[in-house]
Amino acid sequence: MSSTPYKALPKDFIWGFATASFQIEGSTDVDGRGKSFWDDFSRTPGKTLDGRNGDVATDSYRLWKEDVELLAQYGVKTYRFSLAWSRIIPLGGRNDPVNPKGIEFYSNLIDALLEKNIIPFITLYHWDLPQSLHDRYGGWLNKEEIVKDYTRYAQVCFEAFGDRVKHWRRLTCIIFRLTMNEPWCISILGYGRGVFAPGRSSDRARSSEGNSSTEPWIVGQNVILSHASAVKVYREVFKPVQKGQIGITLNGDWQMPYDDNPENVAAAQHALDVAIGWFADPIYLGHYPPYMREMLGSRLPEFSEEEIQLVKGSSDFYGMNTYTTNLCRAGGDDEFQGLVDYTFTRPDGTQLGKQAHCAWLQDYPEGFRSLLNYLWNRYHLPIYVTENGFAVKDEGTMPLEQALNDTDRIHYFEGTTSVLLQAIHEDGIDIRAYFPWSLLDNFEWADGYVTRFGLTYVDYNTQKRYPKQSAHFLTKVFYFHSNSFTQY
Ligand code: PNW
Repeated sequence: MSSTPYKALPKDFIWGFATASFQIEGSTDVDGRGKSFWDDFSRTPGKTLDGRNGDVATDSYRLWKEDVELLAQYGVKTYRFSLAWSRIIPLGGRNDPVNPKGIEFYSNLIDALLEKNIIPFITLYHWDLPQSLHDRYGGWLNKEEIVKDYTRYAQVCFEAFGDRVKHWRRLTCIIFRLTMNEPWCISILGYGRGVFAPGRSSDRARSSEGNSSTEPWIVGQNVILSHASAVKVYREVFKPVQKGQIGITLNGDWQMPYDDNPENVAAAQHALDVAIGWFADPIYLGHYPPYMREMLGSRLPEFSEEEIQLVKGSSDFYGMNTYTTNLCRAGGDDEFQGLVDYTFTRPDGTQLGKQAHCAWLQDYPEGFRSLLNYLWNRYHLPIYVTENGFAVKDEGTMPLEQALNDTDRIHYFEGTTSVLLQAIHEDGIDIRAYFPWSLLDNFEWADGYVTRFGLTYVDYNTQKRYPKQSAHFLTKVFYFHSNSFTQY
């Protein structure tokens, strides 16, 4: 149990676990689903660490009722999941037909959650673009087409799922919506480093197509515009009746100067500008960070006056996905990190925190608190922590008993939940939600299934789910701190 003394969480605070469609659903070719660009990408030899793909994942398209039971057993107030665009509109485009089976699947899921008093917290796009949009016109690279197609997709979802609250008067809940998950990852990992679908990159050993010096910045802008256009439609057409909240969620880790050398202090801000400010500054402040323009010159697209009007203020809250902290040193030639070198090794040779299974993650809760303060002071909006989690080193090769006793993950969440309470009660930050990643071990993108982020262990031979100790830990923490008078 956390050492933080008991203090109730704010009345409307919600917590729950998060997942994403392609990472859990499987059943990629049933009930009329069209291909997403992760289907073939993940099937291509060399694209995932273990050579495995998303065809089955955690089989949640078939086992979703079990997942809902599990959520209820954990006592969550909310569940963050994403919709697969290509289940809803198999070919993706604005003139393409809607698939009733796709609507039905998510509709049933939403109803089942509401039945258990669990608030659906929906992400419209968590990286699984319909393959056909990529093939037809280059997907995210094509502003004229993608903004319109994404907006129509969003509109179909608002129509199909947004009114549910009306039928559930018993609950005073609102179905929250996120337009996009982590535009930095969409742009940089998909079109810069080429490690995520569609795998475009200047590195010809990796990809025969792509330009890492221009495409990520174009894609980033098109993602921002698509998000903002969908929000405009929501606010004008749906919000007056549905009353929902809508916003975007950004990834971003705390960037801490390596030492007090002024160059390294400046480098940490540059790293924040590229990791977070690239998206957050236009959306919340109405312009790109000056450092982005300085670094990229004309390679960073301009917004027209009309576009920036659309973009500025287009998120009702700050959606925050965060995992770790980097120590920043000026230098290096990696534009995707703002020409900053990252390390976890302090000047005295010690490590910042416990190493996770993936190279980019160490456990450092103090950084989480600094980042919450930075975002609150810079953007002044309520914060929804929509992802936060840890993959225990070598968990995938441990015997089950050992994997379930996930002390490193518990340690991570002891730190982050204590910080969450301190940030709310001592720093006065308006934090409204917390979603540990993830409900289940699942398809961890380019890592395949070797890296496990789940609070629930999945045996991929049987698809049996086993709660890990960390799930019990989190359930207890939130039960202990929750305001018992809260009604949902
Ligand atoms: C997020 N990085 O991705 C995603 O939203 C999830 O789908 C994913 O499973 C989870 O974090 C764990 O990885 C990230 O390299 C992928 O810094 C890579 C990075 C950060 C977030």
